[in-house]
Amino acid sequence: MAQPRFASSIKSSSKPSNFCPGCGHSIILKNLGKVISDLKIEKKTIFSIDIGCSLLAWDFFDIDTFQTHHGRTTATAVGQKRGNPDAIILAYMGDGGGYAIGLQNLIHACYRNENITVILVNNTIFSMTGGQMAPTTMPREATDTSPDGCFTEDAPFFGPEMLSNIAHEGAYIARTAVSSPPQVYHYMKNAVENQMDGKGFSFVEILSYCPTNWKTNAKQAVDFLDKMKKVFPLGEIKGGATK
Ligand SMILES: Cc1ncc(C[n+]2csc(CCOP(=O)(O)OP(=O)(O)O)c2C)c(N)n1
Ligand code: SF4
Repeated sequence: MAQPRFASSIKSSSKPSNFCPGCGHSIILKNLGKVISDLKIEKKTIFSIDIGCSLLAWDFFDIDTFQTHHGRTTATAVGQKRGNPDAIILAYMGDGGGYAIGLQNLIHACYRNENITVILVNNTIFSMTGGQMAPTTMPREATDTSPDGCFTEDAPFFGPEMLSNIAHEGAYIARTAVSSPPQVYHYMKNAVENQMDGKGFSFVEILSYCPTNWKTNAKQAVDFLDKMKKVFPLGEIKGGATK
């Protein structure tokens, strides 16, 4: 079973989460583990993780796991799929890894309709390195490198919307938020099933908490995510219910 090892009620080999208290990664990974178990793909899944806080998931599951240089997860995931066409490839990364240093790989994978699933965690900043501004930083949002607020008055980078413009017919593209775990589960499951059906590229962006670098308490973190949800619309953008 692809059990999250932190879930102490599930397994005697459970161990503590590597993530900060209140981090959204734990919610996402718990649901991803459920998707993998429910689809019974534990034995054929390769979990590919980026540099960034996503790498803290390196021993989260009892499945084959591969970790890359920052931003290179999509490219290596494509290679894994081409070398192992029967494997289910899950690429897991942050918004800095996917939308800054790794954007070219993401665009080409989508444009070529590579049959992989990319799960991108958007917390509007580079978290592991301390909270720097990212392509997803919202207008006037304060970060460690923009303490007086992000200077841009323009919209931040809208990854799913951009990718949907170049995606093939069979692609699945969606955005959800950790405040709705059932929707996180549902969209990730749709994305993986899209790959299992051989339809091509699937992508889910997930708006997520980073209370450590947002410097927020629990209530403020929930308010911060509510603000994000007003900027980044949730829903299935291509495939799924939009079919
Ligand atoms: C090639 C390369 N450039 C820069 C870094 C430094 N670095 C490590 S993690 C990180 C930011 C990660 O941010 P993000 O991808 O958004 O993931 P998060 O930590 O927010 O989950 C950076 C810039 C690196 N490790 N390798
Ligand atoms: S720094 Fe932020 S994203 Fe990273 S583990 Fe802590 S709360 Fe999560």
